[in-house]
Amino acid sequence: HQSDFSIKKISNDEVKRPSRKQLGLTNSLHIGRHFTVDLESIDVPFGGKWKPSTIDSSIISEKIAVLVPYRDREEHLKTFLSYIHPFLQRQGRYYGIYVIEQHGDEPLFCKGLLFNIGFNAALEDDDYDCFIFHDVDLIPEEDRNLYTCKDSPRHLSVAIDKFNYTLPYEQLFGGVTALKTSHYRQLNGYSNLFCGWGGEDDDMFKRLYRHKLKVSRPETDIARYKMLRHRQTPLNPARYALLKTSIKRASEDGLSSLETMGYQMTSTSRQRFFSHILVNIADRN
Ligand code: BGN
Repeated sequence: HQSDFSIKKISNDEVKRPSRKQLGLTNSLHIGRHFTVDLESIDVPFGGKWKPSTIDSSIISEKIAVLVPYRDREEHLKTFLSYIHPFLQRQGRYYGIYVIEQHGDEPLFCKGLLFNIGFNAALEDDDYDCFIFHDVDLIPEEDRNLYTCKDSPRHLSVAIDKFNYTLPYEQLFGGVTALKTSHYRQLNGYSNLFCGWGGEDDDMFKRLYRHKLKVSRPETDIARYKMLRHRQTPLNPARYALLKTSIKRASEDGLSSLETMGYQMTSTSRQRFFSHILVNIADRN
């Protein structure tokens, strides 16, 4: 299943953006005292898709897409990529990394919308069975934390250093999650309406509840993550109000309403360590 992922170019918005260096070709990375990884040593084909060389494609049981919504955090992205590739390769996964980058006039970061766009774009690229929804600032610490989909949706970032390696609340479904393609469709994806920090994951939890899909989690001593430091991003002022209507909106707000959302796919391309989906989101106000 091949696609022309690198060819689509819809608008000229890219000229308005500040020019960026090719990501991650030379840097050595440091997070905390114990971690140092050299991106140059990462062995992955251009475009960030990889499969175990010993495996015949026809017998691969699960294809995994890792979706990473992104804006303006180049250092984090480099660090993330330098860890995630070796991590997934040690686990012997067939995988592709998709970075969905927001630009345009919308001041707030619309994570759910980016996830939905990334989901469709990745499926145009390959027939993925399993999606990992991944914050760029979370680095898995344990190889035993398997990036795979099971019969129930999984919440993988159970124990984050920032929260002293404990789960802040039982309904938390943010950070890193794994859902089968069929489940994500059934849930109508994420809400497109959450822009700014907070709430889109709580809204997703309500969707799971609505479909009686139980969340499963790996053990706390396995599902450990380091969170990269950053300033608090602007909050979503509408999150409390939106969360009151989660169930009511669920069937109309998500994958099914993407076309009405007023965004543009600026480009899709292969970069050195990932496939890149650049999305222009216009200011909603
Ligand atoms: C919650 C956020 C989540 C976030 C977790 C962990 C909201 C909605 C209003 C209650 N939820 O408070 O989105 O993942 O914290 O940081 O802000």
